[in-house]
Amino acid sequence: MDRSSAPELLDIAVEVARNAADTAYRMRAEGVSVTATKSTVTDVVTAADRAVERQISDALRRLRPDDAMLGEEYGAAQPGSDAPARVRWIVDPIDGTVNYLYGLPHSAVSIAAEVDGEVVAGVVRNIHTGEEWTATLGGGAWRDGRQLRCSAETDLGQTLVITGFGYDPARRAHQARVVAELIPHVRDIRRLGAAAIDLCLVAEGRADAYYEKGLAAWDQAAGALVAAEAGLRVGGLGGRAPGPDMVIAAPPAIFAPLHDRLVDLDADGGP
Ligand code: LIP
Repeated sequence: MDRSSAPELLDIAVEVARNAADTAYRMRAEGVSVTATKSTVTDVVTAADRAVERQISDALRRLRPDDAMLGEEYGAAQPGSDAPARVRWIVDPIDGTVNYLYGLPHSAVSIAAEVDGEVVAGVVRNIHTGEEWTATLGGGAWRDGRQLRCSAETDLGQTLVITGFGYDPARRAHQARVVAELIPHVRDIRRLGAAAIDLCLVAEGRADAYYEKGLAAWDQAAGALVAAEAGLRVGGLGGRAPGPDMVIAAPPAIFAPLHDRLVDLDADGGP
């Protein structure tokens, strides 16, 4: 019997994410420090990022040995068996690592399940607050048992926008120019520092829209499903799928005006 249904995969993702968030919370309380850097000196890794990802991959390997996995810290892992995996888990052990390092309560465990290349289930759990957002494809988006509906905003000028910046100084300069040009045309901008949670906040209308260039699959896979299942249009620029070039999540009436502004501002350009 095929046990790869979205609700079954979500149950596993939630169980694994809760245990992982507990570990991350405990390690934060014990004190964390930078153990390595990645793309730049500000793109940091803590011992918790690695320990939590190992915990998640061990649990998924035990529960679902035939599945593949893609994690931020250890990359792609193929299933134990030779058969091509239908299911792939996309994992960010601690999204918002800089927030986590500084003790800002805005970082999360993010786990998405993809079946035949399509994300069908996802969970984002705030490590500090315990807020938990979940979604299944066609099954809606939920936080702590409440079904989520996004903002119904129709005026870009009244739109509260969340965005983010990469780790490369030249890219940050380009992204800052885009924000400087965009900010007169929206209600205001928020920079919170964890794409997975940011996408879930717009899913429940705690802000109206989100956009960011430079996200990896693990930053956005689960949060983008939560956003889409809450009624947001989620996409890239020029009809492309959401990806490293650009992720936009906005109410249907806001997507096009925000998209067009970002195109005019060359938001997916620069380094
Ligand atoms: C972070 C994203 C955030 C982005 C940061 C970074 P990380 O992911 O969640 O939205 O602005 O540059 O990419 O590095 O904490 O997993």
